[in-house]
Amino acid sequence: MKNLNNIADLKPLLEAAVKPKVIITTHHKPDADALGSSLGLYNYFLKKNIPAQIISPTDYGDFLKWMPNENSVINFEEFEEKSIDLISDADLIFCLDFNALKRIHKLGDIVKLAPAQKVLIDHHLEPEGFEDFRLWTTQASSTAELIFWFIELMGDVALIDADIASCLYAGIVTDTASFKHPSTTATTHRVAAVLLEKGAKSNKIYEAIYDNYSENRTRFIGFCLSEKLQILKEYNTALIVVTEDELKKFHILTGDSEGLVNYGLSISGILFSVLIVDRKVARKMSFRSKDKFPANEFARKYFNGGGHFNAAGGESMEAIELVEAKFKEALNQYKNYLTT
Ligand SMILES: [Mn+2]
Repeated sequence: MKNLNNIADLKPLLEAAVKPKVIITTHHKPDADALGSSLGLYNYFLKKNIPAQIISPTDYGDFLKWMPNENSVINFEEFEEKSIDLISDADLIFCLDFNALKRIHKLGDIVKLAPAQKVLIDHHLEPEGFEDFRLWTTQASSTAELIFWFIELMGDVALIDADIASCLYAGIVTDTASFKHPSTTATTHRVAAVLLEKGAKSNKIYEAIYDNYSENRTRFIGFCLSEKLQILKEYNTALIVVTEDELKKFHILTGDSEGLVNYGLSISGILFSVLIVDRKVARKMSFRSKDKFPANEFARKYFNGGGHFNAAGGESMEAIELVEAKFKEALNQYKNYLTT
């Protein structure tokens, strides 16, 4: 039987005379929590003289490239062979901010088959359980907050410097939507306070993440809100469907549609906000909800997705018109969550 949250058992391994070779990986298209927790941990391992390497399953947005030592990250899609070699040679693989190996795409099978022991640090519901060591709870605001707990458990808070603190602070700020989501606890604020004391510059981090958009992205958001927003009054739901042509017209890149789904939820009376984007590989969907609407259950049931209770994602391989129609049909099944 697997021991839940047995992460403390890692301590002797990490403090042995012969240091383990560590790989850190995170979910595809890493966001600020995925990359911030990975780089926070990486920068901590640097201080501990533990050899580590971050392998990202894919690329990520430019707004994350300010993070200290970001340039050391390997993109699996770009360096597949090198990544496979590193993974097969590793002693420990840290899997951050995801709960199932399919979330790292092709890397999933490689990690699964690797002889290394796996460590899960995550806050998403229902981890599938591929790991040997686990630090998991949905009570944490972010994986970045869990990395802080991990460093604390290792007795190493004193080692946290401005580099580590900045990466972790970025993850906490974005996953809590600036300390707004209900996952924000007193502990989250205490952790954030320590990170500020250690040298994280809150204003600089906000600026780097939120005031760093391209002109195209800003015009694209304006276009979506003015021309594409549907209000499905009978379901208290906001919907935006973006076609491939529209993505092309505004030169929309990875990460540019990030945050768009939140605008729908900011409308008074709206309980559920959904974004469907016609990406090349699949129709990507984002779900945000207020209160008791289970966004993750909805995503899992109809769109091969999942996530948090109020913030989830999904996808479909069907044509965008079909996805929109299927969504509206599914909505009807959940009508009583949205109308009382
Ligand atoms: Mn997260």
